[in-house]
Amino acid sequence: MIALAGAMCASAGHAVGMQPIVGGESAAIDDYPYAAYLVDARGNQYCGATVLSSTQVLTAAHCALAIRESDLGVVVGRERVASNAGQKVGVSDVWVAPGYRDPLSGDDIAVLTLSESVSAPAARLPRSSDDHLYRAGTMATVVGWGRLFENGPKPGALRAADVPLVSDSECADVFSSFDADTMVCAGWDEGGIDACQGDSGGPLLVDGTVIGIVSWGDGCAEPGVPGVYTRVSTYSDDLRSDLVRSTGD
Ligand code: 4AZ
Repeated sequence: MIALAGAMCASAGHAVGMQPIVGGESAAIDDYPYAAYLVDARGNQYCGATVLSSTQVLTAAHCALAIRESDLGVVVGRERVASNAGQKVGVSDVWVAPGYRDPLSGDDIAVLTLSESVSAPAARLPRSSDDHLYRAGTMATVVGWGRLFENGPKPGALRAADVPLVSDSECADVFSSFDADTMVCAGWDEGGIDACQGDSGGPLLVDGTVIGIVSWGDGCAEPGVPGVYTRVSTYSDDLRSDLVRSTGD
């Protein structure tokens, strides 16, 4: 994840290579105890997630639908993927936003119900009225186990990076499919820090509230190209009723 960075070495006016630049930094699971990840049937980490309750995690729809439900695993409380810390549990139900088709069309949000309860604490969800958390320039933190730069290696441990929220109009100028109702963008004009492959589904946090879900982008950490996140507040009511329905709290 995070980290990324591909600084393009400009030569004759075009990019000739990617240099891994440190964009993010190693993070402790104790600092992000609700950070979780998804594994496939072989146990390979392929997306991020966020604990919402003892039996539910939030992720991207494209992560939830990438593999068969019976093959999905959710790992919580584990900073290094090579360790046995925390818990690995199966999935008994998948809720995907009804309008979801593909990440570029929005609604890239899903909730997985776990086959056993986990002890990790839950992250806070925004309320639908929490517009202030989305103000352009607000510093947000993205965490995950994804690649260190585009097509680069995975770090094998949790990382975190700070990225400022980008205004809807600026993001719409970069991406013609940007939809401010269902998406929010974050990134640095100069690039160098971003989410990347494998971070999808993981949280974008402001003050401990999960305001975004890593969804899509164009490469990783390139100058002038922010990352696109699912705008979680749009789904607050759906999520609250879903949580109430399955946990009774
Ligand atoms: C991905 O493939 C991905 N830079 C996630 C985030 C971004 C790009 C790609 C944003 O999961």
